[in-house]
Amino acid sequence: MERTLILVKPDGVKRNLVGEVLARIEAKGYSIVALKMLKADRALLVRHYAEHEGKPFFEPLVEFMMSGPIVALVAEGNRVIEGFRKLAGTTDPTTAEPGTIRGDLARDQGTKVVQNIVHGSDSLESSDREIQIFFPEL
Ligand code: DAT
Ligand code: MG
Repeated sequence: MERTLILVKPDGVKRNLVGEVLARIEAKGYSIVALKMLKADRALLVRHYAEHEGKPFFEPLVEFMMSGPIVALVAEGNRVIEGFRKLAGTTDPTTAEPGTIRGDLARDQGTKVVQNIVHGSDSLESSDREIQIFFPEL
């Protein structure tokens, strides 16, 4: 069965939206098979966001992701990678479709890095890699 790595980012945790995000994942019909709250350190985030190293928003992204606790989870289901990306909506919360997590719950705060509540793996290769980073025990 396909699996994806989902993060509720510090903005989502601070705004008490953990339950809301989990509810949307479960209501869609995906199963949560692993879940934890943690404070990510720089080394873990540099690994997780390796594809963005060198981009202007990389340092603000790492700082933002270290700014408070996050919730990491693995969700499972047929085509869950694509399905959760649809639930999350596009990266920019201003233009993310209403009905999506980012479209309904986030907006542009004018910060150097876009704060958009959730992360979801974007491919099978990414989900394998990212699950390994956050859940090496799996
Ligand atoms: P996504 O999270 O939709 O997969 P991404 O992997 O391209 O998007 O980028 C990771 C995060 O970095 C994203 O959720 C928000 C932030 N980000 C991406 N592009 C950005 C940009 N051009 N300016 C500011 N922040 C950005
Ligand atoms: Mg991404």
